Amino acid sequence: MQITSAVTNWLWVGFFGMLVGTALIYLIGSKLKQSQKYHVYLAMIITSIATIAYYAMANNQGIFIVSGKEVFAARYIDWVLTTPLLLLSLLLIAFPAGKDAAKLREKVGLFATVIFADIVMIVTGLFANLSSNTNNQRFWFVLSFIAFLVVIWQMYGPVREQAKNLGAGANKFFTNMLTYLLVLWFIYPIVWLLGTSGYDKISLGAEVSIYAVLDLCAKAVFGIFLVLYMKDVKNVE
Ligand code: RET
Repeated sequence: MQITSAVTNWLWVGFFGMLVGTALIYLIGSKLKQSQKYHVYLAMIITSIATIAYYAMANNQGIFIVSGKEVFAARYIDWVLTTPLLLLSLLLIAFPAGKDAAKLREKVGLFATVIFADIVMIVTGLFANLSSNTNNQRFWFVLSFIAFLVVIWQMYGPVREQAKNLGAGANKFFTNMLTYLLVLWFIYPIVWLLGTSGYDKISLGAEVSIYAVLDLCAKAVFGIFLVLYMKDVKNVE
C-alpha cells in the first residue's frame, strides 16, 4: 500500500473527527453530576489519545516500512492506551458504586487525568525525537511540555489539597516526595534539549550519563526514600 493523498485525507478526517468528538463529550458531559464526571474524563482522554495518534499519522509520523508493508506504530500506541480505558469505563458501569465508592470514583477522574497527561508527555516526546522536520519537532516538544505542566499542576493542586487531609507528618512526607520528583523531572526536558534529540550542545556520553543518574535518582532513590519514611509516617497506606 502507498500513503496516497486519499490515505492522508482519511487520517485528517480521523484527526478532526476525534477533536470535534472530544469537544462534544466535554460539552454534553458538563451536564453530568460530579459523581459521574469521571466518565467524561475517561471518554475525553480516549478521544484525545486518538486525536494525537491521528495527527502524527496524518503527518506521516510513526509509519515504518517492514517487509515492504506500512506499519502504523502510532495506532498501536493509541490502542494499547485506549482499549484498557474503554474497558475500564464499561467495568465501572457494570459495578455500581456504593456510598463510599462514589467518592472513590470521583478520584478516578483525577487519577486518569494525571496519568493521561504523563503518557501524552512521554509519547509526544518520542514523536518529537522521531521528527525529521523542525516545525514538527517543535510542535511535539511544546505539546509534551504542556502535558508535563498539566501533571505538575494537578499534583500541586488537587492532589496536594487532598494530602492536606492527612496528618501533618504524612502531609509533609507527601510534599517532600513531590518536590523531589518535580526537581528531578524538570531536568529531563533540559537534557533532551541539550542532547542529540535537541540542539546537540552536549556530547552523547554526557547525555547518556546524565539520564542514567536521573533515572537512578527518580526510580531507585525515590523508592528507597518511600520505603524508608513510609513506616514512620502515620495515616499513610
Ligand atoms: C521529554 C521531552 C519533551 C518535553 C518533556 C520531556 C519530559 C520527560 C520526563 C521524563 C521523566 C522520566 C522519568 C523516568 C524515570 O525513571 C520527553 C524529555 C517535558 C519528565 C521520571
